[in-house]
Amino acid sequence: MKTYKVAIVGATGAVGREMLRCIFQFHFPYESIKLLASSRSKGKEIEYEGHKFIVEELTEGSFAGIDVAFWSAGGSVSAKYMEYAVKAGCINIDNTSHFRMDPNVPLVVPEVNAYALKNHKGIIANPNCTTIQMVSALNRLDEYFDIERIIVSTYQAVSGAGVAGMEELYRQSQEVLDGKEPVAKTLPCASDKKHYPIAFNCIPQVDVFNLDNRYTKEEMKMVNETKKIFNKDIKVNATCVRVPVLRGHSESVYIETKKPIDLDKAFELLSHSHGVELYDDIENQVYPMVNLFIGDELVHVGRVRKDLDNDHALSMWVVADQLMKGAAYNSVDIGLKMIEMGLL
Ligand code: NAP
Ligand code: 3JN
Repeated sequence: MKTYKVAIVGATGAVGREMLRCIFQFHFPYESIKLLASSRSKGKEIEYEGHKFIVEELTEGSFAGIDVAFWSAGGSVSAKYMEYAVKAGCINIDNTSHFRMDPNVPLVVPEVNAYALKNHKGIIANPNCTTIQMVSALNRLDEYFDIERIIVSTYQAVSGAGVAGMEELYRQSQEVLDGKEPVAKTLPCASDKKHYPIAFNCIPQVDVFNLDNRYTKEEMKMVNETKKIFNKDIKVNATCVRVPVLRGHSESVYIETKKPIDLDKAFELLSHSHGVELYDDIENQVYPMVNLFIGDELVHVGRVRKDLDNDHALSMWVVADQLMKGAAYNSVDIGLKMIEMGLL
């Protein structure tokens, strides 16, 4: 079997660390693995199951001889360094939003639109984590019932804001338990003017606001990316909320469909959707909760029910570990799918 020289850009981050784990866990055929991060991490040692790696500083020359690179160091890093990787002949799977809406860059969730990979020109974009778990859950329902409109509310873990988001929840929780005022430094958005406590709180802001329409950038990512992945003008209304959960995003998803909903058929489709686990047994109080699925690569769907007034509408609860299915696993799965399709 062919093996590949792999690089992980942003290897010391919340997503990058999971990428390394996914390469081993899902048997990505590597010949070598290069870990790249900022100058702050140069020389740092990272160990995974007995394999030791020394982190290197990302530079313009980092990609010589590299076959495939998985990127999760933020949009500005992809914007600055991606061209050097492409010029070096490296195939790049990018977790940031920088290239997602570029018409020349496929935006891929393998079980939904792997066909789009055929058009790549050296860069493949991984969608936002909130989009990935939603489109994965809805794909088979869309094929059968033809979804016209989605209304979604998210409950997003602090690890969506990286290592700093996780540290903030731990620290603030302790501050509150110690009877102190929690100090907010990062959330809702490190680059925004104000910060609010996340411990024992919910914040209805993920990413910065789009002042033109009063939605946040995270909400608009869900709107625009869903249209691109489903390749149709589907209506999407999103409300994204940060909750005091360490890891794993949940979504309340309501869909309106062209065909009337047959609930038995919906259950059948969901139980045969690739990458999706139907986890729905209300008689026994079985439904997905984030803490059941940490480190797991699937999308879990439960609380499936027809709307009480609209025969063409269905509600459900969708849960995934966003560092896995929403980021690292989806990226590595794109790489594996490209090998299967003879594109890598
Ligand atoms: P993180 O924990 O803050 O990690 C950021 C990583 O980027 C670190 O490895 C950091 O290296 C590296 N980095 C920062 N500036 C760099 C530079 N100038 N040159 C090279 N490396 C640099 O963030 P994260 O949660 O892993 O997310 C990273 C990116 O992945 C996000 O910005 C987003 O685009 C994407 N993403 C995240 C999620 C999620 O759920 N967290 C989901 C989907 C996509 P140092 O340690 O050396 O600073
Ligand atoms: O906040 C979350 O739950 C997910 C965060 C994703 C994220 C964080 C910083 C920058 C992104 C993303 O994937 O869209 C970006 C970005 O690349 O714009």
